Amino acid sequence: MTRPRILALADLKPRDMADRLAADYTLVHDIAEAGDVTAVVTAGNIGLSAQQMEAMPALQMIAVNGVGLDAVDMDQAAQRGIRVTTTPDVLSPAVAEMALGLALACTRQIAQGDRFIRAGEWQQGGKLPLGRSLTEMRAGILGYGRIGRALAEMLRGLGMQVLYTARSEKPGAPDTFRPDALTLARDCDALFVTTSGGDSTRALVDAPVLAALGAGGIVVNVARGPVVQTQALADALRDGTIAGAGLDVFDDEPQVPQALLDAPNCVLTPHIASATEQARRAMAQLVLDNLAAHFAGRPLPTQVG
Ligand code: 8YV
Repeated sequence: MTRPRILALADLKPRDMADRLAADYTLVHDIAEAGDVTAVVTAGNIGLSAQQMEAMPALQMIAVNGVGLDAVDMDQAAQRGIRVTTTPDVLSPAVAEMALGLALACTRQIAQGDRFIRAGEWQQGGKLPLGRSLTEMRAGILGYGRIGRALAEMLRGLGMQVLYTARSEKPGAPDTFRPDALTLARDCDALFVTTSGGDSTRALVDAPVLAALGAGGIVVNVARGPVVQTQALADALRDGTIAGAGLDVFDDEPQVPQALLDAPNCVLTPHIASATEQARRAMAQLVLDNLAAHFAGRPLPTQVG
């Protein structure tokens, strides 16, 4: 049997998982050489556009090494009967943990304290202002999917009161429902953004939502940059409309707007919420399992839809 040719737009991690992919398939890395590939491996933040799909007439399957589908043209894939898989659940604990870490870094000034020491300010008798206890804040989860619910469980475990917004109230959910971002922000102090990206969630967190969150509030975004309106956030951080932010995602990665770089009350990380050894290995395993199932004619373990 000839080895399937696959376009790899994303690297599997750790290294041995990338080696396994290369052992089973002939990999191409350049779209210009991908005219005859039957599958694509891509990342959540890389996706696959309609134009790229058009250049691959034999494409049968897109394996996303992640959960975000906002960068995949799903209409085009559906029209052509191209199967799409993601890596759900296995990354949720890592992403939830990162959201918690960003919130703590923000409220307890961990990144600020680090900069303070390195700049020699402590040694010169300087003092940081008081922080705030995260566990005494009310958490609001915007997007109560797999990641949002994993985070809610973690925060409940810390004794926090948790509210959430989703498209509809989830019967039996242990957390308190709010119908929209505005009422959620009004009633919480730490707003965690865990929704999917794309047009339906663009700018869900805007100036009125930030104003409703208020001067003691923080925003943590581990979803997609465009869910939070960047200019409104930068203004709110500068003017003290909110207390701080923790951001792992941005509009135009790897670019980060100067206004956010200039905000001392904003903790920035380079889209690494799922980047743990454990999560990335389990994600890569799912990518390999989905590809193997596809080429063996078996049902796909984590097909979307
Ligand atoms: C990853 C993500 O950065 O799951 C997603 O949609 O954005 C992230 O987990 C990426 O997909 C890694 O390949």
